[in-house]
Amino acid sequence: MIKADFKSGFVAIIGKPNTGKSTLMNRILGEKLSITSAKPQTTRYAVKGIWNSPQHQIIFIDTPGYLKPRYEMQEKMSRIISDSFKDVDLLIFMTQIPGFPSDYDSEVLDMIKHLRCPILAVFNKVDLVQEYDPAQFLKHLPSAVTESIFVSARTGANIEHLLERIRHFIPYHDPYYDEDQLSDLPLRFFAREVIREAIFHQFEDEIPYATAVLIERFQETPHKVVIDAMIWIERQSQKPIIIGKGGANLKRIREYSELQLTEFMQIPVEIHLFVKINENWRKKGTALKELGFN
Ligand SMILES: Nc1nc2c(ncn2[C@@H]2O[C@H](COP(=O)(O)OP(=O)(O)OP(=O)(O)O)[C@@H](O)[C@H]2O)c(=O)[nH]1
Ligand SMILES: [Mg+2]
Repeated sequence: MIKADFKSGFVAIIGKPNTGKSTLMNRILGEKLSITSAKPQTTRYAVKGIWNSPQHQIIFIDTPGYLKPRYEMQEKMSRIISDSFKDVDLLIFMTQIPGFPSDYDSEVLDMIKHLRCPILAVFNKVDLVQEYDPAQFLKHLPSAVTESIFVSARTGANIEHLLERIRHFIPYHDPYYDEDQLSDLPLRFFAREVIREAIFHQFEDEIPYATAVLIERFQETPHKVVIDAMIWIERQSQKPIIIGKGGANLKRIREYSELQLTEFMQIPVEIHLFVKINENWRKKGTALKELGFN
């Protein structure tokens, strides 16, 4: 039975890479749904996370923060962002206190100022500053921004208040998804993402950006899940780096991913990793299609 005063709606989180969009969504959901790292451009797909309460169902869309479209992949990522905020009930413009307003912030604000949905500006990483004057930040916001909130996605500071404001802006509507559903994405999506996260944490420079992960087998048995994953790299020279001495790096990626997924799925997970060179996959339409960028 649907209650008459039930609220449900879509909230997209957009903003500069590395400002903490995925960390915020995970914090609100209390689950590590979207991968995060200290490097920009960690998120590549729009990841939906569903927050349920007896009175609400709020669907968050965590989007990739993209840099200049140097590659075809980045163009596709930017399309995901604009698609994500077309039909939302609330837009969260995410930024961080250090460095605000960056050119990137100004560009995003310029892009969204004509939207009709309410816009919440979220200033993240308050934990990094001793004190600040909100007026110095707010004066850079266009009038389209409905409200602003200062938070720390890392420590949880002011997140309850943010959630209260989000609930306020969500319209009265029946739930869109089952209430025990956490995401609209299949488990194999999370398997791929966790392996990507392991790579982001373990390697510097170009490697995280030059790799892609494909799940080739996802087999659920009563007592465990077995996953075969293919890691694409762009060049021969990247192969010894990703594999490591005697396979040490690959082993670390595997162990990290098995641990994370076992916790997430509540069942033992066994992963087999394979490495393949797919030259310049970031520029190839067919390769991107295989990765799910349409
Ligand atoms: N100090 C501090 N660090 C934070 C906070 N929120 C996120 N971070 C860190 O900022 C980095 C980037 O966080 P992500 O959540 O991956 O950022 P993102 O905006 O999703 O980045 P992209 O997916 O690349 O667009 C990570 O190292 C986080 O741990 C915060 O409130 N305080
Ligand atoms: Mg992210």
